[in-house]
Amino acid sequence: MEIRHDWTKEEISGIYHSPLLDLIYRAATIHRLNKDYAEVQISSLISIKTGGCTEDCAYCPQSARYNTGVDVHAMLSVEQVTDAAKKAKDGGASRLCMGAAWREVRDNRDFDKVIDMVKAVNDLDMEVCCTLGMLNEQQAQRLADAGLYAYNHNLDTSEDDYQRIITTRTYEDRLRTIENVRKAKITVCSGGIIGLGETEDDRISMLKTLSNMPKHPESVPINALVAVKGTPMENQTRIPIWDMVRMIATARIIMPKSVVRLSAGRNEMNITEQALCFMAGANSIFAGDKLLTTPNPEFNEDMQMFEILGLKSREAFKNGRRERGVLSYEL
Ligand code: SAM
Ligand code: DTB
Ligand code: SF4
Repeated sequence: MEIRHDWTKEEISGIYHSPLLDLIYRAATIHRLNKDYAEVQISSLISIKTGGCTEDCAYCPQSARYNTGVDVHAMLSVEQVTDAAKKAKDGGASRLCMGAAWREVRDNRDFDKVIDMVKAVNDLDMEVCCTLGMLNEQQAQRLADAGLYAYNHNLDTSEDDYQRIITTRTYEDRLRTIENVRKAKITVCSGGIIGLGETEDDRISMLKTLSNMPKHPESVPINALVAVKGTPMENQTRIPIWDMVRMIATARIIMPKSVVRLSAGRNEMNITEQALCFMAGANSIFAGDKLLTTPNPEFNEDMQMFEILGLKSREAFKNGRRERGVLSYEL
C-alpha cells in the first residue's frame, strides 16, 4: 500500500466528513490490509515525576498554575519503575511509557536517572517510551543510546489553535523536538486531543501536519479530553463518540501503517463504543487503572473486553528493534 505524505486538507476533510458507516468500512478495510486487526498493543503508563509543571497547557492537571489537587511527587526510583514495568509485562503490556511533568529535559541528575530507567526497562524486553517535554539533539541521542524505543510528543491541536491552549511554547518548539527524536532514530509517538473546544478544521489541520511529516509517526495517540476540575478546560462537555471514531478512522486511512492509539477518555466509554474505535482502526490502548493522574478502566475490565471482542495483545518489537544500538524499524 502506498504511503502518502502529501495529503491535502480537502482530501482529509472529505474522508473525515464521509458518511460514518462508509468511513468505518473504509478504515476497517485498510486496517485489515495492513495489520492483524485483532492485535491490539497494550501499553502501560507510569508517571515518573508528577505535577508542578511550569507550562500552562490548558487541559493538563499537572500544570503548577491550576489547583487540581494533583499531588506533586518527586522522581520515582529506578526500582519503583522496574517493579511497575514487571507487573505491566505480566499483565500483557509490551510497552511502558514513562511520563514526566517537565517543560523540557535538563542535563542534571534527574535525567541521569531517567537514562537508568530506560536501560532497566529495556532489559526487560519491553518497548520503552518516554514523554519528558522538549529535547535537544544530544539529549535525544543519549536516550537512544540507552535503548529508548519511542518518544511521545503530542501536537495536541492545529498550529492555528495552539496559542489558545498553550502560551508557554510554540508549535515550532514541538516540531523541533520531534525532529530531534527522528535524528536520533527513536520512533515517534505523536497525536493530539479532541474535545478542547477546537473546530473540525483544527482536527483536520493537525492530521495534515502529522501525515505530511517526512515519516509518519509510528504511533498516533488520539486522546479524548479528560476534563479535570481546576483546569481552564474543566467545563468542556464530553465529545460525542462519533468524533472519536471519525478521528481514529481518518488517522488509520491516511497513516495506514501507524499504530493508532485509543488513548485518554476510555474511562467514559463503554465496550460497544470502544469496539467501534477498534473497528475504525485503533490498535493500541493504555491499560492499568490510572493514566498519568486520571482514572482509566480497571485491568480486569479490559481483559474482559479483549475476550468479548476477540482481541489479543500484541507482542513487543513486532516491527523491528534496536540491535546493538541501531534501530531497524519497518513501518
Ligand atoms: N510534559 C510532557 C509533555 O507535555 O509533552 C509529557 C507529559 S503530558 C501529560 C503528555 C500528553 O498527555 C499531553 O501532550 C497531552 O496530549 C496528554 N494529556 C494531558 N492531559 C490530558 C487530559 N486532561 N486529557 C487528555 N489528554 C491529556
Ligand atoms: C498520550 O497521548 N496520552 C497519555 C500519554 N500520551 C502520555 C497521557 C494522557 C494523560 C491524561 C491525563 C492524566 O492522566 O493526567
Ligand atoms: Fe507540563 Fe506536559 Fe502537562 Fe503541559 S502537558 S503542563 S508540559 S506536564
